[in-house]
Amino acid sequence: MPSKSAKKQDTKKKTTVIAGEDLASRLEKKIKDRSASIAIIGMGYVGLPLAVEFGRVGFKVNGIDILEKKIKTINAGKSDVDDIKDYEVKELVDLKRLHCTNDFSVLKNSDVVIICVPTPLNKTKDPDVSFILAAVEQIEKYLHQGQLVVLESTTYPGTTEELIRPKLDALGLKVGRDLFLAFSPERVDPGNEKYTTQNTPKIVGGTTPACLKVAKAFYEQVIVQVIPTSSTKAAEMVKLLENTFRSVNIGLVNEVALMCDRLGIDVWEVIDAAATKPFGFMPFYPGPGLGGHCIPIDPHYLSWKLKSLNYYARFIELAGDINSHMPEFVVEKITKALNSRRLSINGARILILGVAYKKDISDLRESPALDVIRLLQEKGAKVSYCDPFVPVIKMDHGPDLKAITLNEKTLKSCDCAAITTDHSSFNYQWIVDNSPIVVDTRNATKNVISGRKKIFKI
Ligand code: SAJ
Repeated sequence: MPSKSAKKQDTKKKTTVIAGEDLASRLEKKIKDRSASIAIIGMGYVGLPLAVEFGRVGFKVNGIDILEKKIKTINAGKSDVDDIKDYEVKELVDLKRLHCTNDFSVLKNSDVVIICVPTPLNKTKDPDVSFILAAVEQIEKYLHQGQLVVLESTTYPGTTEELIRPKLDALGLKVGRDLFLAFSPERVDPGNEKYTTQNTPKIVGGTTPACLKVAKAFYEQVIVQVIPTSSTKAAEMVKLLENTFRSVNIGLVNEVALMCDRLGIDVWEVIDAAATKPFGFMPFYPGPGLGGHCIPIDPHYLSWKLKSLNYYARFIELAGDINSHMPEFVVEKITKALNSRRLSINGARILILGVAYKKDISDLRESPALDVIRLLQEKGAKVSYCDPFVPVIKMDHGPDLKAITLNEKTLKSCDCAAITTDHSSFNYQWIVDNSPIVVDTRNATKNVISGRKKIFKI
């Protein structure tokens, strides 16, 4: 098919548009010979690893971020993301394949733009897509023909099609012909050394078949397996199913823990025994609540969208309710443990062991340990904490809490030590031997010989 080309003056954007069917193949060629220039908006735990992967295979990557400190760190050849080492950034910066800036005008010369900005919930637990909108507003300023725009931020089904596409179409450039638009969910698991950006299969949905083809070719340059979906909506839903699956199953197992507590059954024994079933079962474990930037947040993007379609996502809401009440259950357990020594929670010296939202990382976002600390303080307890990954906690109310050193003295001088994050570096036998009372919310003491000392487990 001879490539058509026609010039038309776009009154809205004063841009000469060369509509041509070969724009996709031209971009695909630049992708395959690595001459395509990439811009990644949002250089966090998703954006920076992506930049490193593409820089490593020869692409020139401009990282765009609003945080001056982050920009300086990356351009100095250092990483501020746990999973990326300084040397990985330095070698790309030295090769001039990675540069970070807050100047969106680099988009003028970018062939591929990836949006990796946060999608939190606002105070009323509704999706906050303001970061996506802010990024798209900048993209609109520098949009040009032949560009591929990919949204990676987790969001509700329809965001790419209903929120982004109309903005780009309105500029006179036709999505699927003059430029390309796709959605590809991030699957970064912080701290996971086995599954990295490169070897975790990547879902990609295109606005049109041409968009899918180009986006798939793009990710195939660095990711071992790229899985296409029939639409951007399907790709958005895949991510939400993945994380809703976890939040609902964690909610289920937390409710099982509440039931076992009332039945006087050890929930950990029950789960371990059920996990011997070689098919049809997948173990999840109770805990002090649901932390992190994904699992507690993402499912509410789905339930919010469905509410607008007059559907109430009961499982999501129920799991959210159970998970968010687990910190209260932990405080009840601590109260019961103190009572066993005729101690009141008011005035008790409680030592919290581990505050990150999950073990062996430093991330505090949505950490249930913070809720446990707040609830204990509200009841008059004197709370201190130890966490080798978290030197200080900026509390919403009251003074910052600084981590104290974990030693025999700090253990012996508290009334109760509560394990809320089961970091591998803790010595749990030593903790039990030296603490007057231990509350364990993670079954971290499963291999400990406690002798006559009772360990209070959830
Ligand atoms: N949690 C439990 N019980 C469980 C599993 C987790 O209480 O059985 C708690 C954790 O302590 C944490 C929260 O849930 O507070 C979330 O834990 P997570 O293991 O789901 O870890 P995240 O939030 O880092 O989730 C990420 C997700 N990755 C992406 O979204 C790309 C998730 O999809 C991964 O499955 C998860 O890592 C993982 O498997 O580690």
